[in-house]
Amino acid sequence: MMKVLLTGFEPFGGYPINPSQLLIQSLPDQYLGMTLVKQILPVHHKQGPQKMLTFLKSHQPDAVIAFGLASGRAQISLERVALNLLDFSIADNAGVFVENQPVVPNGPTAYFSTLPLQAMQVALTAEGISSELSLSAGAYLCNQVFYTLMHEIASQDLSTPAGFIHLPNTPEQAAQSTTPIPSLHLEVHIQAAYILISQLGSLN
Ligand code: PCA
Repeated sequence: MMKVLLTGFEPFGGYPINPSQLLIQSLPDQYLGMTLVKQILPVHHKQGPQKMLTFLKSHQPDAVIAFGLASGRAQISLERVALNLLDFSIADNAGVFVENQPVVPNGPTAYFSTLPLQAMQVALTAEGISSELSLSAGAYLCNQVFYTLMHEIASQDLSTPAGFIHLPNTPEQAAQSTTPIPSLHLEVHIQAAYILISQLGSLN
């Protein structure tokens, strides 16, 4: 049975919740004949990427989708590129602020997502969910975990489809914000996740 590793992040940046965590927690253990392994990553410059590596090693997944929150984005963002760059705009949950450093010293500049992003976008659109192909996952924890994931797969010479999806805020988060920000109901995030996962089934 195909095994899919799905990750979300704990809350950060002053928000009490992270839609990527709530999303992961709401998914079942099996879907469309696939085993779903669900894990939460810390927003921590060392433990975030380390945990991703541990989960890859212990679960040996056939595909990986990592999820995170991109505050202020209006659509589900299908990230195309992981950059070898850390340049935090806010501190991580340990209060550490990393500026202008590589994720992996001497690693390649970037990796492309190996998820079927175009097919995923078509499938989301067909279900009435707005998405975009995004050129940058930023230079914070999400990009760090995305790069770490792609670098590990490349280093092991694996062909595991893997990538990163950024999510908008929830309406509850938007309501707490002092500036107006776009949002998407958690139910829609969850529906989007099912659609994204279903696209992995067609890879085998
Ligand atoms: N979003 C942050 C890190 C954790 C998360 O959910 C980011 O976009 O880097």
